[in-house]
Amino acid sequence: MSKQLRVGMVGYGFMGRTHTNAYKRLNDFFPVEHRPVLKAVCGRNEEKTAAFAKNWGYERVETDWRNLVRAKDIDLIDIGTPNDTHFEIAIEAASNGKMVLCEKPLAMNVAQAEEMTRAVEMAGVPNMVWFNYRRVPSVALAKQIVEEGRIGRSFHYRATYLQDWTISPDVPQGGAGLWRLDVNAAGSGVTGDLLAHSIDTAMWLNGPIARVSAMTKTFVKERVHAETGAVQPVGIDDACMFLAEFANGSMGTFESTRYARGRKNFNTFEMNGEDGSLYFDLEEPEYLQFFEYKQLQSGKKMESHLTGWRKIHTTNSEHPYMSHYWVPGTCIGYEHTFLNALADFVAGIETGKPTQPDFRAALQTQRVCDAVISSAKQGTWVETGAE
Ligand code: SOE
Repeated sequence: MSKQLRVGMVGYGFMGRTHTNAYKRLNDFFPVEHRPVLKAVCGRNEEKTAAFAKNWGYERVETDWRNLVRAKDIDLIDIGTPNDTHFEIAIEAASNGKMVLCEKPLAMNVAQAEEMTRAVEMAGVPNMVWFNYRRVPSVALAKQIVEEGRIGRSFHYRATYLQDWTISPDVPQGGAGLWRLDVNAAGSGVTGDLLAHSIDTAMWLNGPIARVSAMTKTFVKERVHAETGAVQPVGIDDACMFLAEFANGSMGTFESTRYARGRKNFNTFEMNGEDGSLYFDLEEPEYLQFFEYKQLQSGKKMESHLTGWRKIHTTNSEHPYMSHYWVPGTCIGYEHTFLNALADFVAGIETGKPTQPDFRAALQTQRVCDAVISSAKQGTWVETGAE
């Protein structure tokens, strides 16, 4: 018998759509017991929220999230709103005994993230942060390869996350979609929005980042605020680069910008170890590249004339998540990363084995993000405190 998972979605923007799509398709692809029911969606603009509810199939509309988190007919609160709202909603949702799923980054800063983590843990409610790129089959395969010990001692980790949509000084800050440019709503620029993804993946694959040395730039210093019409200083980082030292002694470089003309969502990483290397590029998400420095003859590690990078097409049923989809050689897309995340979360509820990344894991990413911003301000190395 299936159990209902009654969803209260806060927010109807980009992430409202990706998450809702996951709830709708979960049982079509994954054999979990719980069955999401789209109970209510919440947004301040009643007309737009109602249009979203009608389009995606929510039973009702709320305009105050406080009513939603208290509602008796809701099991799970999903926070898909701008970063400055995550804190209050998550704390109230947890204290009302709801499961909490939250968009990344978890919070505006470490202090908030710590309190949010405490709140879900004290309430004992299942929780997860939507770092969806962990759920790309190629990235999940990278994790498997690392865990199988095929990379060996890690030396280097290199990540880039490049976009180009804010180059024009005419792009306003604030309001729907553009809140990412408003420091009061976003907390930071590319550090929280893009590098948080890179940091989450990096620490998942290569362990905690111990210290960082960062540089940020704000190329366009003033923008019109979309809601007030006033020209206001830009407080976010448009670009950020940082050096990292991982707790395992390896070195990392991270680069992110919204000013890389031609790059739309260029999210890559490379990891180099004693026994192998991995390379991933989100613009070719169905491939993982792997170089294996093989143990070939009489226990000796050496290369042969056939050694080289393998480009693995991660669409076989033995690759992560793929047995739930189509036949080998056919691809899945961006939206399935959210579906895979939800399937893991629900499986976690059913097995009692909490799914990662939970709030505590996202708190570690927040620690690195805050350390990056502090380091850029101070011009010094900063310890992250990430575990
Ligand atoms: C920003 O443009 C953005 O939408 C991020 O907020 C998402 O997290 C990222 O995955 C795609 O880009």
